[in-house]
Amino acid sequence: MSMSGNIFGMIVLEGCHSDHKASSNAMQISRLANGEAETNIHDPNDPTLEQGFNGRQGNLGSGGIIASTCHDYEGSGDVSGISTDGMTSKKYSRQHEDMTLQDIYSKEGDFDDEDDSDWEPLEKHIPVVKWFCVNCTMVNVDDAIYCHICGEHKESGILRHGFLALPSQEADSILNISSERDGELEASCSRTSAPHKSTAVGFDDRMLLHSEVERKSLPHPERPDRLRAIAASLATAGIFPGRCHPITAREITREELQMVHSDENIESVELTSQCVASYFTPDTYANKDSALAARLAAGLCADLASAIYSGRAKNGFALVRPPGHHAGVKQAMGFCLHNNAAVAASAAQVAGAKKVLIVDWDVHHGNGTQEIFEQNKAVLYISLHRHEGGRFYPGTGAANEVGSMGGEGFCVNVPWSRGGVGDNDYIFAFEHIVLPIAYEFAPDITIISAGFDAARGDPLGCCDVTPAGYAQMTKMLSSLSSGKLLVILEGGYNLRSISSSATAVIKVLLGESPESMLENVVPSRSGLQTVLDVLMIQNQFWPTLGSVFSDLQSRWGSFACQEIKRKKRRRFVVPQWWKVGRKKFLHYILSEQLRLNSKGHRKASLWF
Ligand code: Q9C
Ligand code: ZN
Repeated sequence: MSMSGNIFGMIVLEGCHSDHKASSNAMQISRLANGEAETNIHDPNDPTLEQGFNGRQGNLGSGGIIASTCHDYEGSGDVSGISTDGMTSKKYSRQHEDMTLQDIYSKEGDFDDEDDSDWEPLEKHIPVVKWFCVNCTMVNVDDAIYCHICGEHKESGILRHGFLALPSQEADSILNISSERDGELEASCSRTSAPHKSTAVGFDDRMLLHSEVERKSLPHPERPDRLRAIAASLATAGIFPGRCHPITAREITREELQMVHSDENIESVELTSQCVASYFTPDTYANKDSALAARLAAGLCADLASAIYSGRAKNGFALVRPPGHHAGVKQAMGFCLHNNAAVAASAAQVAGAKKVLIVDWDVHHGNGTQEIFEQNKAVLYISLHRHEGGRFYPGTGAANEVGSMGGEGFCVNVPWSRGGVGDNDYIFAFEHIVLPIAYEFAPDITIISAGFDAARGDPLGCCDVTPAGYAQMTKMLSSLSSGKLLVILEGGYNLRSISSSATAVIKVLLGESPESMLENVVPSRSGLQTVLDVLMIQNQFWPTLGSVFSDLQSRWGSFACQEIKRKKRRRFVVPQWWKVGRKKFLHYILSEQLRLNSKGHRKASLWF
């Protein structure tokens, strides 16, 4: 059977081998699960949202080159591009190949290679070669050598060397020397470090098989290259393989999944293995291998958690995808199929852990993890995320969501009110909320839901956390639960940012000390405001916060007011003509932009 059409909020099944009954079942499950999520989705910085998912096409995976027309990007969704992988075909070039000379003369109107858009504005086929940036997925015109969004070279070496790759390909030869040394490093390390003492890393090639089948106008940000780039960084640095102990992947069992998910989640994910392509939400895809990848991701997390809790590994990093923290009891959403962190927490409990702490620093709120443990006092969930009063995806995670039915206080949300949040605000929140609560809770194991989409350069998160910031946060959590720390990859979509951040985090797991960022942590005014809001709410559950709050009041109490005053005072008196003139100037600039865009040029620059 085949059901298709990209209807938002509905699972789309194509080329399914399952019977009709099973498929419509999945549709219903998906619709039910998504009704809630669809109402509060609004992510102004998400390019995929602005584009509309119907409009994305022409992915070549790793920064390939595609010939297509400018008008493809208007979101019509019709496939008219040549891609080297043969996924899409194009009428335009077939015409050329199949036509005789006579055909060409008699149909001369259809045959024009030149850019004549100036005199024939309705002409749809203007060949412009474009490439997708391997680092950030954004589209660029052919004459650009560096990505206009992130600066990555067109022929980036990032998948071979991770963030250590220099911007251009020619520079790779320099790095070949260091990758040749990997073998030696690996040999020496596997001799010296016994597994039980070491940092364990969970990875499996089969998680790369999960990818979006339908080619859209932009590659999906949650793509296999994310793991390739991080793996390449770790390999180039001699960390993995090398200094870490690899964990063999196994598929999570149905029984283990049932500890955190209902049959609706489990069965709807299972069903996707019978389909070429399915969608849980417009942004949450599956192919025939996705269910396997999700079971391996969850299985790796479970095994890492139990190995770390029982002391067989010192700590660990789960290099996994698809991510998990948006997957709730029933539904897959937000690029997530099964909730890896929740499965890991449950595995740690099976291994004997009485108290589990989950710290979630992905830029998005982990609505799934919160839902799964909402009523659970044994699992403390602390999330820091962009919230903006519920306008940032997924919209949940306000400070007053504290847990329910006896689980009050075991859910702690730190909801940033704006984008651009950086190291100082995160570390400030760690000092005044995360650590005081975590130490009072005294977990037996700590799990980090480590999305790197709050990183500087991330196209979805648009925040400003640096690798040093992530290293510092890891360090701050590493003295909890006798160092039993499991880091699980969640989101993060700029390959350079995620690989440098993940590398910085693993170095801390290996015992390297990042230079302390703790001196002079000055929060932003809005960051301070958020921290005070959270303290006001959480201090009824965590008595230790009372003193933190009064301490903050006395040290920073006047800070917020001061800032407002300074902003209101006009610092330079400007003449009246400038006030009027600059508006005219701005108008001129903008209309020039619009004029260019209406001709189909520089379209991409408006995508962010
Ligand atoms: N249709 C993770 O980082 N974007 N997931 C909103 C609304 C969804 C992010 C699109 C972002 C999901 C694991
Ligand atoms: Zn995220």
